[in-house]
Amino acid sequence: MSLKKIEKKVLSGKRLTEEECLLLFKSDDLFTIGRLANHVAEQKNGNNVYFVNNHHINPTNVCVNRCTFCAFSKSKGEKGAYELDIRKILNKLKTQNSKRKTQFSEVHIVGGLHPEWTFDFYLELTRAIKKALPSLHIKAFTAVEIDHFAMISGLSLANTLRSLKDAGLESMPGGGAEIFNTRVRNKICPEKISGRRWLKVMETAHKAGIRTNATMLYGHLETYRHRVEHMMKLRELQDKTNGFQAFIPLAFHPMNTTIEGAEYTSGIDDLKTIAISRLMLDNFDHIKAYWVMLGEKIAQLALKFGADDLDGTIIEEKITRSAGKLASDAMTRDELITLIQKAGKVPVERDSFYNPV
Ligand code: V47
Ligand code: SF4
Repeated sequence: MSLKKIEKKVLSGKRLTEEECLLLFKSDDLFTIGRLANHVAEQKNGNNVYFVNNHHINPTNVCVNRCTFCAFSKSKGEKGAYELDIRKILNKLKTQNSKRKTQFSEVHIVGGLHPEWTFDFYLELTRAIKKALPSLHIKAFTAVEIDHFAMISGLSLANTLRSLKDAGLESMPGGGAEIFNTRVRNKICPEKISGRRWLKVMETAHKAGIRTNATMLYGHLETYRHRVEHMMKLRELQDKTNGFQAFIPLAFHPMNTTIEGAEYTSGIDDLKTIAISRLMLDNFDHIKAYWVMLGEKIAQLALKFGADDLDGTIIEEKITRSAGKLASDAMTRDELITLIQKAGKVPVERDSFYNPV
């Protein structure tokens, strides 16, 4: 098997195998991999690169899971633990909206698994946002949170999701996937739901008509083979449901985490992972270069290596920041546009379903 054979397959639109994906990870020919990924990205999305005018809210950092890679979470009562109530969250959203030249179109809400909060709190929060800002798209709660809500409410996954949808939830982010491999998962997030359960929650969401994203946390204890297995499982589920919108490789940040010997990922690894995901996940429409984790410059380069989405304006990102974020806190619409144009691509402001706005 050679890169030449893989090139032929990619150019003729054939699906890559697990072994071919592994060979790509082991290859040093980053430029060939990037060129092929860019070719696929252009076939799917032309020269367009999408971004969204959005705002992140993390209602609490109190979390019962305490994953070893997570520098954001705290235990209840620990110094630095915080809890936002509905009024504070609404105030944040309204203040941000009034400060901006153009109003943001999406709120992205994820947080810790609080040991005392009830499912009703999350339903009320969702309803309150929808009532106060009806045109705002609510993209909220990872599969891990959804599983937690089902547990504390005693509802089935389907009914938990249906209740949230009725309250105003419109789509879900892709967090909590980490790495599906059980051995690695038990080391980096022993208390978290299994990879199999994460996939089950997403399958149920897709069946309920809720579109979601998918992520993969890389650069910690996993091997290339684990990354390949992870992508294969996502590709299989996408074949079944077609409910995923974007895949987002998340570059591990090591500061304040308890993963021993952990380092920042290299720019080479970041670009390779973006490009290979574009080549492997032939049934995903979008690959997101999440600039908050990649840094602005690697995210810009990623646009030549298969990525077609940068995410958005963000504001107040806390998860990466706690773990030693190198990127800046927020990017304005104008900065995102310039970054994309300087990569020779066409900036397209999108809504949460990738319709141009
Ligand atoms: O699930 C936690 C990751 C995720 C660290 O769907 C870390 O559009 C790196 O999923 N280093 C939450 N990563 C963020 C997330 C996300 C972000 C942007 C867009 C979307 C989307 C989803 O952050 C967690 C975990 O995988 N994370 N700690 C860390 N030290
Ligand atoms: Fe909790 Fe999520 Fe952090 Fe894990 S990654 S400790 S589940 S907030």
